[in-house]
Amino acid sequence: MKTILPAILLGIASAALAQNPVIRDQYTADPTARVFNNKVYLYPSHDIMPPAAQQRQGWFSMEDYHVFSSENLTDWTDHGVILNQENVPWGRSDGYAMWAPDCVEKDGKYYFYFPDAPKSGRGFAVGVAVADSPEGPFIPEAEPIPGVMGIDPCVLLDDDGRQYIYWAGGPMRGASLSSNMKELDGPVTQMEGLPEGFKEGPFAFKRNGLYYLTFPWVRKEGGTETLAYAMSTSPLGPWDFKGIIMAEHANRCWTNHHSLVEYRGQWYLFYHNNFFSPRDDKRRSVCIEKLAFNADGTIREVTPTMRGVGINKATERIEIDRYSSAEKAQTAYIDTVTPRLGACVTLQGKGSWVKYEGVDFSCLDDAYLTIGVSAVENTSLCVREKSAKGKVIARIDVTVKSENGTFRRDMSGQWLTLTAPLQHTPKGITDLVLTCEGEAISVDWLRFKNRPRYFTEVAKNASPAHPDSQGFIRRWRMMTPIAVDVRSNVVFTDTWLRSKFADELAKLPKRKARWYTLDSENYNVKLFRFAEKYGKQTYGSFFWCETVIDCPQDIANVRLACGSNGASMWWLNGEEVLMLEGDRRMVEDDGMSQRLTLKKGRNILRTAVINGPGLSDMCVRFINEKGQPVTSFTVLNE
Ligand code: FUB
Repeated sequence: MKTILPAILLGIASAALAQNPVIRDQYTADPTARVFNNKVYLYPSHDIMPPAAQQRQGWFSMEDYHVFSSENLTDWTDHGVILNQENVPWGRSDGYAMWAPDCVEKDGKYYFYFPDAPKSGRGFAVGVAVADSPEGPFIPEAEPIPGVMGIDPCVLLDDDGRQYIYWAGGPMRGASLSSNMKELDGPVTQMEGLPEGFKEGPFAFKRNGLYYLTFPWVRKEGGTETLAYAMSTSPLGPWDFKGIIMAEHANRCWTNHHSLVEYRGQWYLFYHNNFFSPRDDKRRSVCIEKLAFNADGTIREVTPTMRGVGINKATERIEIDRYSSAEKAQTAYIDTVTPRLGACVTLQGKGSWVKYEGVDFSCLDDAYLTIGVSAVENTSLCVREKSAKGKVIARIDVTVKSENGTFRRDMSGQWLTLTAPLQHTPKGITDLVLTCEGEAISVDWLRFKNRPRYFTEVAKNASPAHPDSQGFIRRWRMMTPIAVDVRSNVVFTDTWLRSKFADELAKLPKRKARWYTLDSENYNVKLFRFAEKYGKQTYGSFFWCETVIDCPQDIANVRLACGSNGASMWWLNGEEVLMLEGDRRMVEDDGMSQRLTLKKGRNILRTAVINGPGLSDMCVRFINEKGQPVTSFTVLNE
């Protein structure tokens, strides 16, 4: 079930750099963003579906506030509920009227301003709650701010130490706020110079000595809200109307509401739309775009995008339907009944493309591409760097018949996760472009995945290693495996193994095998991957590994506990201590030695592992008399 999204939600803006909407697990609206302690804090309204107890169904419904924070505008932390309607002494506990808030910091205290339905009287009052941290807990004052009846409070801290509060609900008004931040200390002033038409949601700030009053504004009869602004040389006006910051939402989401914030040298516009609730514009979601000023201080109009701001790591799930620009591409909800499943983009045939800006490839090592697609014809697409003609990073072929076992389309055109090797790995931050190379194809997401490394080579001067928290020894000196002619593991009797290992060990001095000192990323040392990494035979191999254990003192009465795939033999300080014979699967502590003593100083542990047609690995640790892993030694790099 697909619904084509309106054009303005499709993100066809070229200069867009977190994907919109930025909060996805709940509805958020009326975003006030503030920078505290070098992080961006987001104080939005929290839209919910009206509970049965709410008189006016289908209307706004808000019972509490959450605060979110982010350092990169991509990853947002929800710090939870900071204020609930039940905790406001003067507010109705069933008002569901906790509309647009603001929060400012003054002298180390955080003042949170919020509208609510008062217990007595009609309409809205505005209250303040105080905290020692931007994340709360916020303690509401006993009474609302006298003289401020309305909605959408906003506070401006001027650089002369004074502060002003603005609010809506009727004409837009403002007043000087006392230094205790909790009451007015000047007359209520109606904002002069603003255009005709419905206005609300004031957000005031000062930049380069000029005051800005920005506000949602309905510019034409029967219209919906734009975001507009006016400028002044004084904090309470009169104002000089300047124009639009953002035009009406294309899908007629009636409200918009915003804030502007400068963070790390860049200005951002926070606003909302109803992407996750397309048929109900009272359930909204916060989005972010970059914003710029002209030399004369006026604001450049902002085009809403789905790409939003922030950089994505190539190893994150990149929702490509949140593209920055496109040619012959169409975005649609994956399922209109469940908008939170998000959208997909259909590339409508050869020549069509989508560009996704700002992907950081520096996290890639040995990577491959995974991509979620749906196609009903044989087709191909390329993931390229920078432009539609850019270098191919990976090519994805969707075929009816699998040629190499990697790609196969589902006959009904369902969603498929395909993988492809990388032909080229970009460096640093760059833009991704998906180009359609055949019939139409829909794409939901893509992600680059680093292949597990399994091993890290240990530098000669590396410090000693420790067993892991479960006592498994992960540092080993390993000889490149020797191919053996074993087609079945049924031969792995103790007699056969002793004889075979004795043979192989006798030949060792003459072999030109290479040795590697490696740290295993896993508790089980994946010998198969070791063989693969160094280009040796992976099945039918004999592995020889040793490690040096350094003990601060004698550790008596321990047992060597091992598992291996397939059979293995173990020696401690030259003495055979354990054999795991037969066609083994690797199981922790599969076999245990007799009681042993690890002597003070160096102890050499050796193992030989042999496997025929299977994935070889082994794990080993020492267990004490209480059955606990022994971790009180180090593993030397020799
Ligand atoms: O969120 C409820 C109201 O919708 C706000 O207070 C207005 O600004 C509008 O966004």
